[in-house]
Amino acid sequence: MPSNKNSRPKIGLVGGGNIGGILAQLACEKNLGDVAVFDINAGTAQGKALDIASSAAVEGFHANLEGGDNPAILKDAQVVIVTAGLPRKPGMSRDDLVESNAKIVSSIARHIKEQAPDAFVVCITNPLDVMVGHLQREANMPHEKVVGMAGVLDSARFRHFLALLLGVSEQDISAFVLGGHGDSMVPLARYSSVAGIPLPEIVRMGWTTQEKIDAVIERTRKGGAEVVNLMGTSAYFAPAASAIAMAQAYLHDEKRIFPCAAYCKGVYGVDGLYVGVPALIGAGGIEKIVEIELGEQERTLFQQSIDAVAALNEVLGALQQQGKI
Ligand code: TXD
Repeated sequence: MPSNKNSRPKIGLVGGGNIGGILAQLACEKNLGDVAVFDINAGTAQGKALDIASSAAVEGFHANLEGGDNPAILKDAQVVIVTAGLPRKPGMSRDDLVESNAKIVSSIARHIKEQAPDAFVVCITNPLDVMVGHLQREANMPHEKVVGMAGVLDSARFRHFLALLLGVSEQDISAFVLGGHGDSMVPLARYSSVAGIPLPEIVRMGWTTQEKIDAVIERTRKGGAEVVNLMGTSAYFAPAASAIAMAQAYLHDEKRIFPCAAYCKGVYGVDGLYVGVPALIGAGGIEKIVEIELGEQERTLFQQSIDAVAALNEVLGALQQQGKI
């Protein structure tokens, strides 16, 4: 009987729900490696692993997939992507998930530390900016190997809405989003461009108006809630695609610059907090944080976003003090 041992990397997925299932499928179809889906609902994990594995004959990928509720299947994973937690329902804010999801993240952080201590960990669970910091502290893994996925998704939404407005491909739009994953996020028009043409120049040359750009920025801020209100739960296709891009940058040492929830200390005036900033991802994990010059209004908005993340961290701290987490 041939061994399942091979030289492929292993991607561990903690949570095999809406996003987790798409993560597993994308990881396979991009031939990133073998996939292990860990979920407290063993049937969900095993069923999705089997279903995706059955598509190999059609899709032509090569990957071993396994699923289950034993965290040991995460053993020696090079990448771990965490979606374990409750998603939002209509009317809920991301912040409403703090207590429930912090408890879940506490429980899985120890599994990750034990089974895959050298992994690059991408946290998706909301409220993202707080959960990624909680995960890093509970797992006690290096800051550069624990990152949050939100900015890639928010920037992708920004690029899509700009593409609709301007009638151009998302591929020719570069967009920047800073700050927390929430209403306080800071889409930066000044650092965004269309085929290299900065957005302010796009307005000056009359291609569109500032009012329409501002409307796109507002729609980007509310992009998550728009999906929740349409389908009754959080988005999952674009979040999964975004996290896989980050995982691929690590596995293939691509030196990609993504907006990520990265640990900031001594940059952007932040002293020890996870917040959305441009970061370079390669084989070392978060290899560099790119500190851009911010104008006065941009700095004010970014600081408001940092303050919102810090305030939510204080809510988490209070819950821990009360022994609730
Ligand atoms: O950009 C972003 N970061 C956000 C994140 C974008 C969209 C969704 N965002 C958040 O991701 C969302 O608010 C949730 O907190 C997570 C996961 O969303 P998803 O839609 O995938 O949630 P599901 O479908 O409920 O899947 C969660 C799975 C589910 O199968 C549970 O059984 C499992 O997590 N789960 C666990 N697995 C392992 N261990 C524990 N303790 C556990 N608890 C739940």
